[in-house]
Amino acid sequence: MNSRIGILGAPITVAQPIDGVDLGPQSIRYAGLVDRLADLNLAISDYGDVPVTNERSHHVDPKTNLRNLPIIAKNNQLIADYVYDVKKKGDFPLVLGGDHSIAIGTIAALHHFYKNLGVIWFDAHADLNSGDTSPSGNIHGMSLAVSLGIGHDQLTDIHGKRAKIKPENTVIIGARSVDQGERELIQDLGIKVYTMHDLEKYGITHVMEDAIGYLHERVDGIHLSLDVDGIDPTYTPGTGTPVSGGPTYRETHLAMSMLYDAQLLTSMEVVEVNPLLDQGNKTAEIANDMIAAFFGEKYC
Ligand code: EXY
Ligand code: MN
Ligand code: MN
Ligand code: MN
Repeated sequence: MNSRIGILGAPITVAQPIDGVDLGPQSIRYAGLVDRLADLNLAISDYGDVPVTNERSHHVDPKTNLRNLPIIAKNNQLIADYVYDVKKKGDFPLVLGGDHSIAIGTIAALHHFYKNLGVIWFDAHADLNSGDTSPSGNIHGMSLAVSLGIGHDQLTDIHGKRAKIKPENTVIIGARSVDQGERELIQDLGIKVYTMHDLEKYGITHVMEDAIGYLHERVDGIHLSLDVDGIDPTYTPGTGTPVSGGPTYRETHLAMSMLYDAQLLTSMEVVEVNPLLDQGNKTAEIANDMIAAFFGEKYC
């Protein structure tokens, strides 16, 4: 794995309705991120935060069924520009959200560097809605669809027209809250989804081996998009859309360690940490544990 890590904060909050997720990057930093990664003999550059703006409206445009589209498009254009620069420098991008809409910008930037970028979407949700299917109009529930080229062109056409990744290079892990329109898209596109049922039935070790083996044959780089609501809310209460019945701390930690051991990952983002909903700074601290495991920290 590349030992030069470039950290960027991406504090978008307006793609979901609850204030505070813009404080995610700072809460993760305050939990000790840079020192922790430096202890792993990694060279860390913290480039600060992308200067996004978060003027919020709670209005859903009736024509598009989207909330705050123009500002989210503008913010993700900026995120894409900044992530592109970090990657171009030769750093391993580590992007800290912000709500999950930031993946639109991150993946748009990364797609320039690979013929077949793989994505592991670790999340309670599939984030495969569009204005046509969304029950909420919240764009953080649409970012994976946008990266696949589905959605409003102001979002899909950032850093290039339509799809940035292919459905067969996309894996979702931890899904347990999937809307009807998302289910249909999963079937139509043949996206590989490991639901909580699969995790229960086969165990996290098997699921991760299967997911890594599946992607290994197809891709030339892998981005991990880690939504902290993917983890069971017992461990990550500081997040806006918690869903019970997720992977435990131990299962998630093992998943991150297995990704490190596979030595195939080329970028990471961690999203949806909201310290205003947290118990102390617990969620950011657990996010740090997972990031450290992903970058090779061992128990002994
Ligand atoms: N599927 C629901 C929606 O589209 O509104 C909930 C989405 C939550 C998205 C979170 C961040 O992963
Ligand atoms: Mn998500
Ligand atoms: Mn989620
Ligand atoms: Mn392109």
